[in-house]
Amino acid sequence: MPIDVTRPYDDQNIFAKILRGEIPNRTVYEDDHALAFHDINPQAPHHILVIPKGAYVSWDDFSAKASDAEIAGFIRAVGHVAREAGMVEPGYRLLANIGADGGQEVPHLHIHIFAGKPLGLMIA
Ligand code: IU
Repeated sequence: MPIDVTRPYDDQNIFAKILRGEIPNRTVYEDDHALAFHDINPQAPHHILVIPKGAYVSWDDFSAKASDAEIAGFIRAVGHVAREAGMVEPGYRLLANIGADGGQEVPHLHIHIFAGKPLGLMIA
């Protein structure tokens, strides 16, 4: 179910549990600001999710409330993951779903990284 991003952060959401180590994940990368792991239901040959460590529902509250260090660290982590995975030359796609119309289902900000085949046009 798409979510209402204006609701307060729910610390029982699945990605909060992953960050606390309560639920296993296939970690690709971790640093002070971000955790990257394989999506459980990949939509491309390579489908990685990158999430900030802070409690942010979506890109909306992250971009408004996170510190400059958190924002810079998170964005650098996304780029690092793609470079380390060898995605730069063939190319890749970043995607963030935000709120109900955006189709966001998990209420903790996540950036999707898709790669591994020509991805074609964005579906709107
Ligand atoms: P969305 O942008 O909120 O729609 O994407 C949520 C993603 O989280 C989606 O691609 C799911 O396959 C993925 N996911 C996951 O990797 N592990 C989980 O336990 C759950 C969802 I729930």
